[in-house]
Amino acid sequence: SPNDINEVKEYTDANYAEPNPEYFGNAEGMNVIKIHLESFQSFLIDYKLHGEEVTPFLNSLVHDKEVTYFDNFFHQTEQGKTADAELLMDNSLYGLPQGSAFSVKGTNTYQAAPAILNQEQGYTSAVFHGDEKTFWNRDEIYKQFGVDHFFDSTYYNMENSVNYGLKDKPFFEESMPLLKSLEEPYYAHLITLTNHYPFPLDPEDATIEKADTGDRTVDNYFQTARYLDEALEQFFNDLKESGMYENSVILLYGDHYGISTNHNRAMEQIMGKEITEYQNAQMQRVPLMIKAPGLEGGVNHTYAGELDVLPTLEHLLGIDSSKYIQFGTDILSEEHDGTVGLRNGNFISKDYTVLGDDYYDTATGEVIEDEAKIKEIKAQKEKLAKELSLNDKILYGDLLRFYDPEGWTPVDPSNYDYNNRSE
Ligand code: GP9
Ligand code: MN
Repeated sequence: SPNDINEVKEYTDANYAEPNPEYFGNAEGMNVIKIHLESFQSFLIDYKLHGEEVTPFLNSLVHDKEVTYFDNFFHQTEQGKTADAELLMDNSLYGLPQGSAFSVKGTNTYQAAPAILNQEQGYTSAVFHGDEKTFWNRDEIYKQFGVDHFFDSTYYNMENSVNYGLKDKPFFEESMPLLKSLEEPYYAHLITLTNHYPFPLDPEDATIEKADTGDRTVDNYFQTARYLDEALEQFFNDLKESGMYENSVILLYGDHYGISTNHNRAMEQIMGKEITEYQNAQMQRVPLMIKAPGLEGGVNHTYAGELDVLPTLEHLLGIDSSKYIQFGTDILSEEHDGTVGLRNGNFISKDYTVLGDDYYDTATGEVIEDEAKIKEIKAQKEKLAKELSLNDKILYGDLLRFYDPEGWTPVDPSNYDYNNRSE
């Protein structure tokens, strides 16, 4: 009911983290380029296979302090996979416990990043993706998000495809002129695809040897990750050459794991340790990298999740996030909440890794037996359960219909139309 929205707003108000004045508004007016690294897990960063770096370009971004790399950043996705990551990052809402909100709640009202950036600061938004526009029901829900342009497969030469769609190298190449054509400032979201299960790659695109665990999925993963790394390097070079690099905030993020627990045996060889329940939870780290003015660069160890990206971005751009309903908190805030809630009610923080009734010390992996700590964990679990139930009230009840942030104009989906390029 409309009253439920008050309960939700009370909760997010209490959870709100004030922006850090050191960073607030640092990126005001800049273009934002958000790059989706398909199925990319953080263990790849600085990992060496056959004595060779798998992702030398991404590694160099971190080591040269070109970006700030959050090495304790976790994905929070469930069955909606890529779609959940998009929902989490653009709305600061969790996905659904089952199925994909993109598919089953695609006509709900949202107050998402594209519309917020547009209404607050006149941004134009665009999504770039070399796959059919109907996948994950994107062509419907993007209208509710207020995405101005959706460059889907019809905008690309799809002959250069492998697996789900266009290969990452031609994808970035062909995206450049489209990106240049956007009115500034823009919020551009580029969704890569080649590093996707089961990670097939044409032999001529492979520049590192496969791993040799004997598990084909795991062995292939390093080749497609390397291919993605090379595609990114080329894209960054193009941005620099065209003068677009300097005036852009760049966000890179991994959407979810690439290697499921079905491959634990092979992953034990890769990691050189047993993949226990605790260890599997630690492997759910995905990279978040941010290039923005005033960010130090290098490695930042703050614990955070995909939910936290939107308020962080808003504050960097100088947008007050407190009037919106968002469950995440600004990662750069002194008051940031470093408890990363997972969709199933588990959570990971600097101190605790809580998996059902099993509680571990995050740093050591040892089982927690201290009564005071157990009490603290139980309280945090309860808070998360409440948060998830409020989140689900929003999605199942389409509650943002009833919420009116100050100065907000509800997004009218009929204002958006994603034509094929040829039309
Ligand atoms: C499809 C792509 C893959 O367009 O985004 O989605 P996933 O299988 O990773 O959810
Ligand atoms: Mn994905």
